[in-house]
Amino acid sequence: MANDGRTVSFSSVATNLTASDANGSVSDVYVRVPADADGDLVADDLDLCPGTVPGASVDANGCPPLIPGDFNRDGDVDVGPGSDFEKFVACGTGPGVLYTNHPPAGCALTPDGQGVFPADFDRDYDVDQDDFSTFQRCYSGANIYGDPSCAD
Ligand SMILES: [Ca+2]
Ligand SMILES: [Ca+2]
Ligand SMILES: [Ca+2]
Ligand SMILES: [Ca+2]
Repeated sequence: MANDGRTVSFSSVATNLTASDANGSVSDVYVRVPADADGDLVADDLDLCPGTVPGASVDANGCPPLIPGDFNRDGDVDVGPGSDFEKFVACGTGPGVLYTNHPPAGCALTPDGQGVFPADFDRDYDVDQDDFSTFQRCYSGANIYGDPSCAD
């Protein structure tokens, strides 16, 4: 904008820019549209779940509903580098091998209040074929919104 002698200031909520003259009367308002990289209508600086897949419903924090198998909370259950499947495999133990006794070294998932890893869908303290079959059922594919009730 041109330097035309007016004072430019951010409003208290720092979303709008106004131009006012020496008497303080506002002559222009510039609306600053906050950046929203994943397009879920929650601004980047408020979005606790960046990279949400298109079409996902999100809460006020920009997070989709909890989908079993969506370990990175982006709204899909997918395979590939850095994906949900990699996180699942890293937490695998095998049937009857309890991760409470043998914590898988590469597992980056956080256990819940009962010490159950989110990859342990049947909550029997191992991550095995039974859990994998649930993962398969919940698989949606990259950038495809998953089904929150897929494990029911
Ligand atoms: Ca967003
Ligand atoms: Ca988001
Ligand atoms: Ca995901
Ligand atoms: Ca299990």
